[in-house]
Amino acid sequence: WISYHRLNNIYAFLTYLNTTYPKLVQLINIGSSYEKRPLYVIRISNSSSPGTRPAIWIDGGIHAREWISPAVATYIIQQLVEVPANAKLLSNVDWYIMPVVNPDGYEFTHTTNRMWRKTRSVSSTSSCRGVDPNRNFGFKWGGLGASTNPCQDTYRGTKAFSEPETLATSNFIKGKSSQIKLYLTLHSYGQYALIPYGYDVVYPPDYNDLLALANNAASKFVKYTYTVGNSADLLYAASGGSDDWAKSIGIKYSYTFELPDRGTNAFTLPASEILPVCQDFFPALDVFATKVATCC
Ligand code: 0X9
Ligand code: ZN
Repeated sequence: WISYHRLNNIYAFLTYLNTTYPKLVQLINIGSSYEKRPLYVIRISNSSSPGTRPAIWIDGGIHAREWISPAVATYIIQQLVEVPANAKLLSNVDWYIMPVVNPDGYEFTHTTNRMWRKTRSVSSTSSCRGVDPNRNFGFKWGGLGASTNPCQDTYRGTKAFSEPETLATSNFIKGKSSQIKLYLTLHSYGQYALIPYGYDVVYPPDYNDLLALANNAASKFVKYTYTVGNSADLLYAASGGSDDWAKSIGIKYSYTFELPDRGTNAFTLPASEILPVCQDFFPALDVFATKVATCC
């Protein structure tokens, strides 16, 4: 966590963990990206029958250029698997972590265009490529804040789940939706804990439960302060987001965390900040794990 890693490096790390800790870790290939890269979820569980306990889902790398997001997701994986002092986080909860939802975009930001955001799929009507994965999920798809123009960074795609990445991710989550109690998606930047809904300024009936837990989690942050509140209130209305979709299928606690910074370096956060951001973030997971162990 002293530099940003290429996809093959991240995938080699996941494979290493799977081989080294077979009792704790299961690497699950949930499908392929548009350019045929594998999509990996890692399950971390010390249960004798994994899949029967409450679970937390964490994903990163939905947006290609937000490099701090896969970095934090892989740090969380490393801490949960390899640090004995964190074993209490595994005692009542299973973890599903997908560090790079959009591997094609992530690679493209390393090889060609550092500011790429979207997937890399080809359009049948335009020479512009890519769909915004966070406008492509199937709840309120095609509403506010989502472009119909394939050349825009917020292009929604031709239909909900048009992208193999969002389709595979959502299908996997749906299959585990009775187990998963908390959906956490890591983005950057801004230092926000965002609560649904984001498609418009609409609060779910249990908004206050989500707010209380987010405030409790955010109280663990020392070095970076995060602003907690409704997504459309704090940022803007944007439909087709993964957080809204997760909430809509019955996952009670659903959050988007916008990691540091607040705009000084924006998407190009210096590598020297990776470890401080990861270390500041990790303690919040204890708050989440404690809650979901008994919540719902
Ligand atoms: O616009 C987004 O997709 C997210 N911000 S980012 O700068 N990382 O692109 C915010 C998404 C918030 N959630 C919803 N609008 N549903
Ligand atoms: Zn993002």
